[in-house]
Amino acid sequence: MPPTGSGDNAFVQVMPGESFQYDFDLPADHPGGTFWYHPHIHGRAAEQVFRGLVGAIVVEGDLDRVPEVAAARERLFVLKDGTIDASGRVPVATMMDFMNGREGQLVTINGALAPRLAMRPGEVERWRIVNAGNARYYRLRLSGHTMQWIGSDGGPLSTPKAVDELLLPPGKRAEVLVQAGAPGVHRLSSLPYSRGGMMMGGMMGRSGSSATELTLAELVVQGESAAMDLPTRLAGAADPQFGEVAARRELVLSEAMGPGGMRFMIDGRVFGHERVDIRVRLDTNEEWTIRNATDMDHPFHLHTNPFQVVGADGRLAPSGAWEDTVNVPRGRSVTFRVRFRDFPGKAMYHCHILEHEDLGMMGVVEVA
Ligand SMILES: [Cu+2]
Repeated sequence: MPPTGSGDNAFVQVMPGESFQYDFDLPADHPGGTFWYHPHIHGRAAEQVFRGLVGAIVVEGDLDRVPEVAAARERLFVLKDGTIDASGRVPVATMMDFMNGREGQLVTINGALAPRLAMRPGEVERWRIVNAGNARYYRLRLSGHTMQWIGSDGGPLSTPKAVDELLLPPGKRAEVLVQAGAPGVHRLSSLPYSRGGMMMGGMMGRSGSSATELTLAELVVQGESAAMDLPTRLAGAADPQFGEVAARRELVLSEAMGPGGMRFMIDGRVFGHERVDIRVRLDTNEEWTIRNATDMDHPFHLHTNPFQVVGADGRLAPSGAWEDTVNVPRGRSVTFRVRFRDFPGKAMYHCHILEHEDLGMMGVVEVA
């Protein structure tokens, strides 16, 4: 998607009472997958998303034509947490909410609390999952089942990967196939995950995804058995033979207490709307290492071009997944390769904990 004009242009501001029409042609080689949209206005994104201004986008593609995938019933799960007080209002975010990233007290799937789903034994379903929250991490598990991971946020995998759990930081998406097992009631839950953060009174925040296992949905397996198959091959692009890397960069995530409160930074500075932080040549490959020098995890998101994570040895991560959002654990680094294809213009990269983005953890890359 072009980051300019009326495409994925995060510089557009739609002022109160105004309207703006997003109008774009999806490129023919755009991968199919599960995407989403939300406001990006610097300084107010966290509040607007927390209040619910989000939606999912499904892009159909090659994966939809894999016979076993096409045969599966499709469900879309938008994971969204929020808080509503006794009078039905959304409370104003506190300073701690801004420091740690705000987690809501209610955790919903498509707006419902712990809904019940039904499947037949042996039946295969395709679940598209979006973490549309501000800051909550999900460590997804389906009790009694192994999930087949088939798609990441940048498109389908080349082969399904059997996984017992999936970590979805804010902004991230995943697609899985689920084959229902033995009759009974199973739980789709989020396991405890410690993403670090500032301590106050011995507790991180009030709702902390680190605290307890949370039931997101109940899966009731019942009825006559279904004979359905899982695929062995998918539609994901193979390793694209990246070729020469034109530039290697290190981006450092940091935080500091400033005169106006907490500041979250990339390369020692907070976001500047008018500033270009990184200049890249169109149609070149780069390797970026994101180093997290803070005491909490940050999900790093790059607009426009998806990337592939590589290991310390420079080799592609085993899944080969294309991603646009990757968790960078506290005190550690993540390296990825990205090809800046097709689209000149200015795009953003930022922490997808939206409070951190609002407090400055964002930068601008210009491709020319
Ligand atoms: Cu962050």
